[in-house]
Amino acid sequence: MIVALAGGVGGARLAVGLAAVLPPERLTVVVNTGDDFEHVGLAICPDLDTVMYTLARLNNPELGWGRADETWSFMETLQALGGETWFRLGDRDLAVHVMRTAALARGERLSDITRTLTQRLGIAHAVVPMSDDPVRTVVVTHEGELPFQDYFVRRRCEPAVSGFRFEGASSAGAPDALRSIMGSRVDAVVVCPSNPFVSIAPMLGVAEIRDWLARRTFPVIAVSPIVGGEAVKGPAAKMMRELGVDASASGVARYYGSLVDAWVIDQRDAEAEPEIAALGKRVRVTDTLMTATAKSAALATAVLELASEVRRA
Ligand code: FO1
Repeated sequence: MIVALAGGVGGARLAVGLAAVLPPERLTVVVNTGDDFEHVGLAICPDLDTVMYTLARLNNPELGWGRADETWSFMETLQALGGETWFRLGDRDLAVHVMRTAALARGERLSDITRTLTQRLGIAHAVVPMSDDPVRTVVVTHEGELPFQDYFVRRRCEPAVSGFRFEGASSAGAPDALRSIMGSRVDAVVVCPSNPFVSIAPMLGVAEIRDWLARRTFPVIAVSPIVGGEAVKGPAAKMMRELGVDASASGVARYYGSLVDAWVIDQRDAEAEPEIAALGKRVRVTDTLMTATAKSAALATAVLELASEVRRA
């Protein structure tokens, strides 16, 4: 079993690559829920939806979130009625939020609703939220604390960050679907090229996941989210600079420390290989830009080969 830890766009793309090379029974994608929030009366789970839509080939490539072929009649009408429109909900996307909100209101678990939605969207591989309990990322900035979507969307990631809190994490448990995997044989965990602070760290905020990785008997392979000193998408490099973490492939490797056993870095960062190797990590240098499914599959293959090398070592 390969378990992938995935956040937004980078996580979704590598999940597609892993799903292309692994049968459903050998891959579970665990997704960040720290971005989730209640908005206009709806339970919104952005990273679950980004992973789900991307695996179903329904994602909107221009926006990097929401669905393709979208229409915006709901938003136009909401605007006309003076409703909140800073967070845009497309008409097709809305159906998922309405179904999820109704199911949660009936007391269903987020992991069960996610399984139903992925099945209805024709996704064969398992997509599991990091917890069925609410965890909310709060961004600590020099202007004070901001709920994640206020920071990310309303403020467009502009305030300088000084830290993050994951509200609810200390009492959040892993979903049963993940607990059963954590209790059985795992071949490797893949840390996808997602934002270390707001996509991966919230998952490590769930004690069962953190402890499972700390006591692991399998390799953890990470793909660097920083290529050439920048994030492929999103505020990761800006956050690193604001937090004093070197915004480079080696800076990320140092930041993750003992959580990761081996790194896949981009060919643009080949000069970082010796530095990361000096940390005691195996390193694979390849093209990590997932601009097409075939490239995501090739990267997934490189990750799995590196995992086998580490297991044999
Ligand atoms: N990101 C934006 O920058 N603007 C939006 O209006 C927006 C709406 C939105 C609706 C549904 C959804 O699933 C995601 C949405 N996102 C939007 C992205 C969202 O902020 C995610 O949390 C980020 O992609 C980070 O993962």
